[in-house]
Amino acid sequence: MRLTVVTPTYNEAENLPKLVSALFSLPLDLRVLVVDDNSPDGTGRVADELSAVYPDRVRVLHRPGKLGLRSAYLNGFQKVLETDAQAVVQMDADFSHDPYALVGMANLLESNDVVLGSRYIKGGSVDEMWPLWRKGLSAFGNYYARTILGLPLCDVTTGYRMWRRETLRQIPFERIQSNGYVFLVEMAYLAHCLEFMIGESPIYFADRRWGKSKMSFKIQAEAAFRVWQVWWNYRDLRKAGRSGRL
Ligand SMILES: Nc1nc2c(ncn2[C@@H]2O[C@H](COP(=O)(O)OP(=O)(O)OP(=O)(O)O)[C@@H](O)[C@H]2O)c(=O)[nH]1
Ligand SMILES: [Mg+2]
Repeated sequence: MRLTVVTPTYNEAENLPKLVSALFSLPLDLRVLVVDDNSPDGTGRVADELSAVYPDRVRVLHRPGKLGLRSAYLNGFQKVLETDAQAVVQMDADFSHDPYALVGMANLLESNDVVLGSRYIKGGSVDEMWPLWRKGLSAFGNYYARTILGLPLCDVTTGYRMWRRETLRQIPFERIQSNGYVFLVEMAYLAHCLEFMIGESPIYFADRRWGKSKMSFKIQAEAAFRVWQVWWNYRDLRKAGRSGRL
């Protein structure tokens, strides 16, 4: 299967070259699309250099400024759908997502429409160095979103995912409104409403290797409210089921 990894970057100059070489050492047919938002640390330049080294395998989408994860992914997905990629990966560039997990995810995608890299199924875990508050927030955030939306999934906020091309193509991107964590919840919910087969493959979520974490209570509190908006916005698709696919 031909995979393209879409990785949004904002100040990941240290991580990106290491990530790309780790990805290219996997036994997978894989390309990378970097979506950089004019990172002040020069990640965009680093990405261009990688693209010069691997002209067929690394592409860069430069955007003028920090426009957020939602549009970074949606712009990236659109670009990939113009190519012949058969599956599309969503992945952070900061090594929180172990590249090797893609092998298991690709296997599971054989029998699913989308695969979530899950921290909360058997075999999955989060960084043992995380403080208790952060572990608690992540677990609670998941429980909260899952319960309100009735999602039969263990990890609905994971940012590590693999989509079949056909699945992504049938999702109405233009309706997606939320950013950050809720963007991830919203996409999982869309896949669920549209009755796609969603698999979960265990991952270990490490803390970012370089750079500073931005996670906070404020981010989560806002997310908690927005989950209700997602529930309200897709009442039509909940009813429509698979006939709501594009
Ligand atoms: N292009 C783009 N990438 C972004 C933006 N915000 C975050 N990213 C990237 O998206 C990925 C996930 O963001 P992170 O900052 O790691 O978010 P997180 O893992 O929730 O929080 P950390 O604890 O800070 O790692 C990383 O590769 C970031 O560089 C953005 O506005 N635009
Ligand atoms: Mg991170």
